[in-house]
Amino acid sequence: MERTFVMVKPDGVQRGLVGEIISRLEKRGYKLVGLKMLRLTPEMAERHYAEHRGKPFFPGLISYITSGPVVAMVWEGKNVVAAVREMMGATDPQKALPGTIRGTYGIDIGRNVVHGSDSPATAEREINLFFSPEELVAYERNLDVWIYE
Ligand code: IDP
Repeated sequence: MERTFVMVKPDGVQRGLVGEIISRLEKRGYKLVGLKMLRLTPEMAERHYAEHRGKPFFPGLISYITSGPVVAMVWEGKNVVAAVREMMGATDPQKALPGTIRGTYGIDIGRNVVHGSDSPATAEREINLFFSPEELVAYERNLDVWIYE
């Protein structure tokens, strides 16, 4: 089964959207296999967003993502990487479709509430950056027969 890395960003935590975001993924049928709250150090933030180093918004992005605690999660399920991207909506909340997380709760691109990996390879890198293997919990869910055919 595919896994993805999801993070409720500091604005999402401050605004009380942790439960809402977890609830949407749970209700869709995805399985939560890892969860922790932490505050990113600048070093960790720069590793996580290494692809954006040098861009004009990079310093602001690092100060935003380290400005308060985040909730880091690993979710599992069929096609979960792409599905979470769709459920989050476009990076810029102004362009995110109504009903998506960012299209419902966001206005500015630099306060877009949530992160989700953009590919399975990125997911693996991000999961390894935030979680050790023993922090990820494998378990059976009886209700899976009602979610997967
Ligand atoms: P993603 O989060 O949808 O994968 P990326 O392009 O990887 O989008 O950008 C990472 C994060 O950097 C975005 O979620 C957003 O918080 C921030 N970001 C991207 N572009 C801008 C910008 O033009 N101004 C401010 N922040 C930006």
